[in-house]
Amino acid sequence: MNADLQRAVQWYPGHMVRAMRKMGEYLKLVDLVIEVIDARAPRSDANPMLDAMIGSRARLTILNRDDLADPATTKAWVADFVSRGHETIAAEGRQQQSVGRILRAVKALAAGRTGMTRAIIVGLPNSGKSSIINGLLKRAAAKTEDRAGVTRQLQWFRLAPGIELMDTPGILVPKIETAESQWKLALIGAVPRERYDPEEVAVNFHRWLAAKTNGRTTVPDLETFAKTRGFARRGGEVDYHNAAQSYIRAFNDGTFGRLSLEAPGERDEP
Ligand SMILES: Nc1nc2c(ncn2[C@@H]2O[C@H](COP(=O)(O)OP(=O)(O)OP(=O)(O)O)[C@@H](O)[C@H]2O)c(=O)[nH]1
Ligand SMILES: [Mg+2]
Repeated sequence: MNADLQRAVQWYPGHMVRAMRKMGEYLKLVDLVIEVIDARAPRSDANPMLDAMIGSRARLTILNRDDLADPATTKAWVADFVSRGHETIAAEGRQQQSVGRILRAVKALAAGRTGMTRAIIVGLPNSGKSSIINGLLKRAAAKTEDRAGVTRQLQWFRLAPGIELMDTPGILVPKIETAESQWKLALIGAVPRERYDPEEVAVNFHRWLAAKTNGRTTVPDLETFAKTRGFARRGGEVDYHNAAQSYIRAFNDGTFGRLSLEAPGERDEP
């Protein structure tokens, strides 16, 4: 097992790591890789192993959850990815309009190729892969005929003449190198819930935000949130564990506004 996969085992259950290994086989069957990344943390949410695995295949990067990320930061990220040679689209995976833009980009990439183009969607847990697959299928698809042999358990869907999409997404696991990417990935939902302490995540997030904004953020800290949202128990004790879970949900449903956790060109604290 390589070192990256070994590290991943610490954070992700075995089935996810196995799925990641399987992706190497899937990639052999495709010509185009559509990578889904959470726009709020593109550095932590990207997978460094992917570059090597993709090789010379065509690639399209989707910065998903555009609706929850800071618009100016997402714009900077798109420019950053493009400057590194990645065709990139900011999208909201649940929105048909975004899916339409993704489909147009896939068609444009396929048009530059000869023969059938087969695509796979890959990304970290919870990055929005299924939403985008479902959206693409609703727009375009007809199931293609079963092909025996190599693709036994795989289904392909026809997105357009000459373009097929694998129905199964490829699961990536991140390289979690810093404490900062740990809490960021947990906060955006990319780490299984049983693998982190929600209080620690909420506290670290707010500490980071307060430092970044010189204390001028309007986002409440966990303590204030817990008290104002009724997590105080009788006798004055506060239920921080449940409050923290609710805090993380609030972050992800946009209650705290559009917030990006990473911008291009920065570095994490170790
Ligand atoms: N706000 C917002 N939520 C989204 C967006 N895309 C997907 N979601 C939501 O995020 C959650 C995860 O999306 P999925 O499409 O299931 O993600 P996935 O990558 O298939 O997740 P796994 O299969 O668990 O790896 C769902 O609740 C979606 O409705 C988006 O652009 N914005
Ligand atoms: Mg899924």
